[in-house]
Amino acid sequence: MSHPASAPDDPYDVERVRRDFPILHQQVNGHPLVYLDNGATSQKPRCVIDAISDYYLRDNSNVHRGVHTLAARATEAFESARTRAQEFLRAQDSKEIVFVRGTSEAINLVARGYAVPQLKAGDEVLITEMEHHSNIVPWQMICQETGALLRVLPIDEQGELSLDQLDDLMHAKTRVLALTHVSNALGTVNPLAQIIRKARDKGIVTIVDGAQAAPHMRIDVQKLGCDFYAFSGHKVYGPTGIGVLYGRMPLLREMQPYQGGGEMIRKVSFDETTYADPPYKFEAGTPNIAGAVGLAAALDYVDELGLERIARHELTLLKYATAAVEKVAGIRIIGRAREKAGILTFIIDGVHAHDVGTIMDHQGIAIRAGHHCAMPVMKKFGVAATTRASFGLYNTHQEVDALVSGLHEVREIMGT
Ligand code: 7TS
Repeated sequence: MSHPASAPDDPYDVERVRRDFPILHQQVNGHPLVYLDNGATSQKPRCVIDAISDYYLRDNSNVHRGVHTLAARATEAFESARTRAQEFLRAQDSKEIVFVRGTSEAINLVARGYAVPQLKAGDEVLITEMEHHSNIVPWQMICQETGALLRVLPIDEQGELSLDQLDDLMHAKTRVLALTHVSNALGTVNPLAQIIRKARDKGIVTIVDGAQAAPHMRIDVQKLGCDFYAFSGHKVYGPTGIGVLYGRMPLLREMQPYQGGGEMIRKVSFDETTYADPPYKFEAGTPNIAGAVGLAAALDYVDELGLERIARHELTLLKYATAAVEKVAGIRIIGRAREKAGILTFIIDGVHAHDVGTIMDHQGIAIRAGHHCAMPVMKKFGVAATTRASFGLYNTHQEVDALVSGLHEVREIMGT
């Protein structure tokens, strides 16, 4: 594996970091690419690309089944990726790590496999108003099926959770609390430890959507005290199609699989099947082995660079960008939480977010325009869509400057 640009105690050298990402060094529409859509997916360092191609060039085989050398190597690579994910999340046991396609699949697995067998009509599932659709729709689906009720903790005008309403919404009927660590539409970082402690005291099972947290901050599931935690590989500089569900072992033992097939069984006959132990009973079929290998390389990369240093760099960018963007006339920033990760969302008076996105693209700047799969957040702030710049570990102050001059250009072109 190639090593990231600098050791944890060096000053953060973003230009060296950028050299690890081949895709960044290109022109788009005649301008240097400015990639500010990391909330959707992040770019991959060469060590991740190499790990995947080396796996296919040297070790490819199926896992857990063969006695031959390549099968042993593939199994070893896959299982050490599991251990790598365990270390990344500070989980107690690598068997608490289930490989899935991504955050969406992880939440669906918990909703189907854990919540459905527990829920009765009249029970309640609590989510928040800032959830991504991935942490709304699966709960809605199973509430319809079981007769449970979906309750929603509101957000305030700053884009923070209204914690004063939490006690009223957590009561004897509440079985599950599903909430995001970081909002993809607002950037808000939620005070998870405090919320989870309350839930645990009331015997409520907690699942955290960590899709927007894993790339930006150190996560320790044991300190957080959550029951489940999910994240996607592709947002943390790893490949698409691989993600992680962490679950506390006693709950994984109780949880039912929702896909049957090879790899997940202990014994099969036509009368009866007994399942393998966790995590294997949730991993039917041939898994995304190369994806897991790439994910492990990505976790090595961010850990070697240092998540604390990455967070510091991104927060400097966010502060710089917030100050510059709010000076542009006619812009309103949505999401003013006291604690935010590297996400800046805004609207420009009289200009549709999609027009902003298109004009920016003409200048080589990749940002996202739309509802960000968080329609309830849009509704709360009375807008149909917003523009979002989301920062990653390779973004620079010059790129923020490009974003701001792009916004001036938008206002000129649109005549606002
Ligand atoms: N949860 C949050 C908070 C997210 O931001 C996303 C993806 C997901 C869940 C779903 O992750 P997946 O890997 O299963 O798709 N968010 C975004 C976004 O903000 N723009 O594009 C995808």
